[in-house]
Amino acid sequence: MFRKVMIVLEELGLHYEPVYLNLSANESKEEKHTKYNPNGRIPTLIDHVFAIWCVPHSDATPLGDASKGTVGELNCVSCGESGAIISYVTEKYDRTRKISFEKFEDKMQLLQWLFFQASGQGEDPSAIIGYQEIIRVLGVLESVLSQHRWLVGEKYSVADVSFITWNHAAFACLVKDYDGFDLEKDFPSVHRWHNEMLGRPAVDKVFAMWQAW
Ligand SMILES: N[C@@H](CCC(=O)N[C@@H](CS)C(=O)NCC(=O)O)C(=O)O
Repeated sequence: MFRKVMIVLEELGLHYEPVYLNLSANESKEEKHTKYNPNGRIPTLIDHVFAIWCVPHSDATPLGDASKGTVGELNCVSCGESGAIISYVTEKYDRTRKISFEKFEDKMQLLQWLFFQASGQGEDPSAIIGYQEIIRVLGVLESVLSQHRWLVGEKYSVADVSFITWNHAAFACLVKDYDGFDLEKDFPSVHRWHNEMLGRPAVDKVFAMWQAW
């Protein structure tokens, strides 16, 4: 979950400072985190002037310079839910529309995929999600990706990014040893799409950082 937000930040060349929380030790439930994200889950993005869970802090003093796209000290508001974070980051900082869209219809399709990913793939990849549901979601992706290289607007975007980490966990663990599961054979377009994304420098960098933690 965390990685997909980092991939977006990397793709946009934004400066950020990852803060690691030990979920097993319930650090995400501690007040130092829930004051920014009352859901007590990760990821949470803290921009120096705004955050999406809209927790107002009366002592807010904006720091840094939003126009420079830097992420500075915590101060006034914070933001959780990976889909909302991704939308926030691209709407605010992807000024050249490298991985997002200007056209209304494309924006709405992008949102559709962010919602679909969040609802269709559940939350924590380690949670119990039925094999049939995983296959059903892969089938939806396959039906689109067999016709189009990318999910929206014929270019790589955060719609595609939103699936990388969950799918990676699913392919590496959840369905890997499931009798009869063959990603390349049964979902060739998903296989092509996923591997193309893994080859991107931003994705590669974040996965390498993740492995080093
Ligand atoms: N819908 C949320 C899901 C967040 C989520 O499930 N995060 C997991 C880690 S991947 C988490 O914080 N688990 C710890 C917990 O539930 O206490 C999102 O997309 O941001």
